[in-house]
Amino acid sequence: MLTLTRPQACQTIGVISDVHSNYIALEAVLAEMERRRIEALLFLGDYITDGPSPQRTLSLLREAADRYPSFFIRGNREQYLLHHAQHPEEVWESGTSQGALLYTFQRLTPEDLLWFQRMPLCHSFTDGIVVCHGSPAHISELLSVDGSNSESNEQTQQWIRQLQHPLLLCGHTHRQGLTQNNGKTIVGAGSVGLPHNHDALARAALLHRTKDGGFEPELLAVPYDTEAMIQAYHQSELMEMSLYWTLANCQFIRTGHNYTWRLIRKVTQLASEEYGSSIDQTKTFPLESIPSVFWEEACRQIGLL
Ligand SMILES: [Mn+2]
Repeated sequence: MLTLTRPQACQTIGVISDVHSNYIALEAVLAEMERRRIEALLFLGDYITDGPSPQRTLSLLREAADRYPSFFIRGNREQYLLHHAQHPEEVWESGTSQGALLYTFQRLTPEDLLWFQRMPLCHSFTDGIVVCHGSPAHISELLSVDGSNSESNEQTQQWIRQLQHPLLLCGHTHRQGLTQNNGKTIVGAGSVGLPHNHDALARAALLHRTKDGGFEPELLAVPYDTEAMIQAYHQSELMEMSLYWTLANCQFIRTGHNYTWRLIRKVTQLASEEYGSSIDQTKTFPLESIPSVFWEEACRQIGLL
């Protein structure tokens, strides 16, 4: 693999985030980037989980890194998988979203985990590009890259003010967009595999070197065969290991609307109505412990069944 050390030596750089095992979208994005004559690649994390055949995605990433100098940041999904490898006593069950994590974990090699382990959480290149998954401080912080997340708008503006470098590249939100202030820019590359941009196009970004030595971002939207990908989901063991989560992700791919969040909100609402307690992913009644009848009913109510 070739490691990118000097982005400033490149005229055009591809930026890829949140593939989530959507290898058909990844192939289309890499082909478009080749056509646009990229010279290097920056990868911002969440390469796998949720979709089928993680090894197909990891092979494409390794092939790309053999062709172009590349830099890989760890995403929260890789983080979950590493944590699971270190804490086998925390059992993942088939059924809900954990089933999709378990499916992926069972298909990884020790070399894959070592690769994830070596990926930094954040990196600042000497020429002023900072790369991270969520934010430079936290792997799962959601920045409001297109202004659509009112909860994190103020925090995002604070990040811009604090930024010591002209350009911050991030993923995780699955939204594509950019925010600029006072000569500094945050670019949300968007998601290749589960883009939340209200259409069926894969999202990524290019950086073009400018005459003054900086980089000008360009947001990419790339068509690909979404139905072939949905068929691959349906033909995989994900349908047995994580049925409701998988149905939500297929609708996410088809529409560009975040059906996994819709499913989580609905199942949480239904279970709270039944048990009268506040249910979330971290507290005493975790999402994963909600019985499957609620997941099934939630899927029905949001139109997935
Ligand atoms: Mn993420």
